[in-house]
Amino acid sequence: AAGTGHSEYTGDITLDTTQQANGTFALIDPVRGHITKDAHNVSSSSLNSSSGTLFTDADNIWGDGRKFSTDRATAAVDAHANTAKTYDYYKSTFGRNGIKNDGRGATVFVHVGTNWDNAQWSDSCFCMMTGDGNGTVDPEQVDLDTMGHEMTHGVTSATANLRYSGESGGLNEATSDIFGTMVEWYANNSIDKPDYLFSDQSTPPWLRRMDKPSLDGRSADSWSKSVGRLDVHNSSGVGNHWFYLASEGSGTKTINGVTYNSPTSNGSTVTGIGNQKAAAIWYRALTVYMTSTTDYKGARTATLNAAKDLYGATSPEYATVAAAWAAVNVA
Ligand code: ASN
Ligand code: ZN
Ligand code: CA
Repeated sequence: AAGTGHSEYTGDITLDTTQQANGTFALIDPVRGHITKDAHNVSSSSLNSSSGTLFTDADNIWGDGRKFSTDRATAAVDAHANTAKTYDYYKSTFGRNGIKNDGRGATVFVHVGTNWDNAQWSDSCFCMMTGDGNGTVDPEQVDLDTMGHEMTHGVTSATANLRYSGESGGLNEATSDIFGTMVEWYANNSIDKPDYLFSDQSTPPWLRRMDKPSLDGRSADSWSKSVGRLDVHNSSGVGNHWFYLASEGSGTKTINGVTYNSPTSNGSTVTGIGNQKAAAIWYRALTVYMTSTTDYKGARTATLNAAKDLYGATSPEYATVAAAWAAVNVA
């Protein structure tokens, strides 16, 4: 059935729901197989796929469009819609049928924990868990790039399975930031506009950014021998910066009202190939060439191989992949 959702982050939207035998509607997506549940504030470490309760509603009109809403269905509107958008991005861009490419739908929990300012993917429960934010500045963690990031952890674990520590952990996190961002560009929403800022809606003004990751005070802009000792959400900076440079090029640029200024570690000028090509290269690298122990040097080789497969070894795309790696000190 086609429901109406009053979302927190993207205005009024259509929701794919299912009418049950008793006549009420449920947040069961009949197209993609996802279901959305209320965790009733159970903590992330205690949840499993059978926890919580499925959202149901009599008139198929959901939520009140407010952040920090007392209507528990409001966060569910964004979560249900953004899980669908992420599925649609992977399907229409790469022909991928769900997280494991086997058609299996995921469970999405909202209202996990108490003031839990986070979200996460769990392979064991095949679910996404989202918290309500910190109760003051950060609202519910159900915006599109956040949901795309978490679902992408499932895609990564079903493909390259990048080990979640050291440089491979940074690549795992960068992969989630890259595709979380690309889902936003795919959706092209006029309220939550596409950008290279991560979790900008649910962690204002942003949690991470790709043009110059070090602006968060923690992340790496370029590779160094010690980068693998950083937290994986900060060693990801090298991959995120590569992605920005490969997409948009170096220097200053204003896109959808946000000004970016992306440096290069070697003083070079990089010319971008657009984020769709950069993402296609990363996806092929992830699904064909990367393994659980791939490091940044290996990611360079994997993306060059992918660029050669997709565009040829003498293409401008191949040259930009190499130039962007050199610009983040990976040779
Ligand atoms: N939101 C975080 C992430 O996806 C949760 C975590 O640190 N595992 O990386
Ligand atoms: Zn992550
Ligand atoms: Ca964003």
